Amino acid sequence: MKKTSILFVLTTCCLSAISQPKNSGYPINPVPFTSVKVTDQFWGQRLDASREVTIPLAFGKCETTGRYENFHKAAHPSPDYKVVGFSFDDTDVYKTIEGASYSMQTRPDKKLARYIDSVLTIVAAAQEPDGYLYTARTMNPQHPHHWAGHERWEKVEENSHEFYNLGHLLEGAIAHYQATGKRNFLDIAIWYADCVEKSIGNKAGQVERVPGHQIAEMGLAKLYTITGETKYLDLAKYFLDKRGYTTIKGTYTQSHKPILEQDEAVGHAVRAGYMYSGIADVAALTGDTAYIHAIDRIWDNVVSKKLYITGGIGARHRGEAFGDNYELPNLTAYNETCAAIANVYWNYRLFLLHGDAKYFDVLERTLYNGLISGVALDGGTFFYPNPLESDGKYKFNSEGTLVRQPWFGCACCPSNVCRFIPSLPGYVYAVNNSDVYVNLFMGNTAELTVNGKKVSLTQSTDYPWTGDIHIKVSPRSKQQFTLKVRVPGWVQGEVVPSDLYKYTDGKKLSYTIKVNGVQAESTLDKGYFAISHQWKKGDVVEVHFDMEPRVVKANDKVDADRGKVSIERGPIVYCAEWADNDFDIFSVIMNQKPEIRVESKPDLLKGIHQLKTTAQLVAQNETGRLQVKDVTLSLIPYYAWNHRGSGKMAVWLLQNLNGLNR
Ligand code: FUB
Ligand code: ZN
Repeated sequence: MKKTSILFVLTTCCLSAISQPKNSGYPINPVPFTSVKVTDQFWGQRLDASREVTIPLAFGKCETTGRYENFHKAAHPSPDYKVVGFSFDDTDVYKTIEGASYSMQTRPDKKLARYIDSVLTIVAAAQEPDGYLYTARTMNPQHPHHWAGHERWEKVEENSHEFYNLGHLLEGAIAHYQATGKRNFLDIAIWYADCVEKSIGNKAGQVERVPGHQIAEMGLAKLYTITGETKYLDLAKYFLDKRGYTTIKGTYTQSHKPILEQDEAVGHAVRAGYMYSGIADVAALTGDTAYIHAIDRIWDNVVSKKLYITGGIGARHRGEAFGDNYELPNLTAYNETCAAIANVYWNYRLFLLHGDAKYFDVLERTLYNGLISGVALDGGTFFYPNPLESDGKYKFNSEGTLVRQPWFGCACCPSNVCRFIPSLPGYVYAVNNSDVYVNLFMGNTAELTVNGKKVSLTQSTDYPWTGDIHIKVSPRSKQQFTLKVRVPGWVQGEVVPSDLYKYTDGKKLSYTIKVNGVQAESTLDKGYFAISHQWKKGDVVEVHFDMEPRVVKANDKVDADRGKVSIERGPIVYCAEWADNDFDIFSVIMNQKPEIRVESKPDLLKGIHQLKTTAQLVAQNETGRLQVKDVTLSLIPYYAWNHRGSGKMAVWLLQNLNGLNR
């Protein structure tokens, strides 16, 4: 709106000062993305692709698909505008700026920073005089988006996404503020947050509403930590407390009952994952243990009954939703890329609450498999669903998502990838007083603050291809603290922290950890090998995890996987794909005790370790009689499938004929 820009200038002067930032409230402190520089080969390739391809692509799509145009139109509303697209298209702009902000932290880019400023000018101009920011209504208030309703917030518990837009706006703006120190995006977000905060609640003149699609809870909690303003935390808590008590009711939106009574993951998986993450944030900041118990119960349900071996969640295409317990189909698995991202957010927060490595085991499994499968190695195309099997034909929707695509009409996944990948440095370490957690293994240099003193860490490793990790520890001056190295579940013989999957090959892997060449001893505490030491500059920790191909079987209650096995090595889940096997991979029967070789292939799929094993191929001859012959089956990391055209792929491979009856 035209008047808005003048008002914007005036109003920003009165906006919240950032004088009293709070910590995250979690007992364990995150080490922010701003403190860790990734120097890793595996992740370096992904980060380069994100910076060089994904982010420019997403900005380009925001331009060519009319996302910016929407903000322009909202700045100059007209009854002639037809509101098209999705009611949450604005969020793609916010999410792309968020990703670019993380990325610029590692690689400053003045041109990109100027471009973002110009986009923010357009965004600011679309904001209404009271801060309301929702182009799907503002551009034509008489005929807003058909999901929006005639009044503000009228359909926010259905599909207007007015609060979802707020959530992504806050997430993006806070990342931008943290990365650049500039307030131009943050002020826009605060202004819209204030507008929502004034409008929603049980006071006179307010309306009682909760988000139809969660994420504002996370954004508001984060805004509280940045500004110290309690009203944002109160609003986040209100959204959670009220859920199940307003007009919206149903499993799809996790509003079928009050949150404190929930114990099973149901409904739309992205909404659910964001809600559980928001609950963790609010619980951490308010000390509400009842909320923590609720998400602990739901986590147990997911990890023991609803988690794919790839870490994906949300089995059903219909409703983009969790299935029933043990409903984990492979060919039709939905596993939205956004849901994998939400699963990472949630598990990260549970780690920060409980300090248990099992959450990072789930996080790592999701990260290396069901999440990065959602973006091509070159960063230029995306999957929306991430099935565990493909017949080369099955399509999820009219857009034919079987082949990664450069964008979607509903572009939530590409823009989510855009913001997630560059944020990865923030997941590597965490600190709690004198405990330093090493959670992910990747080459990086980091500057941490431990008990008020600076400590540098340098990791070098070929993980996920080898289990050797070299960590240089350099405090400014001698300092006593405990380095807690996560010993992944896969080294300890645990596929996931439940009986949903188990290793069946009888192998026992081990690990060693040395400090300055001397083997260290420790019993594991919540999955961490704790090294208490008087550290001095240049101390070296050498971690070795045995890494071997492993054979995994699913719980018999999972119909889809009965009689089948899947193969993994370290954190990587493998699959068989047509391109590496000149026979029908669906007609292969794995040996009862497969011997699996590891071959390094630096030129294949940006450098992978391929697995090879002998298996039996069952075929019919001309007269229809079964014939069996030995073949060499090649396996590649699941994340790398579908880079050489569309065809058959399977994560779960037949080992026993009872699998044919599924
Ligand atoms: O509703 C916004 C996003 O669109 C959801 O998170 C995705 O699942 C897709 O439905
Ligand atoms: Zn998505």
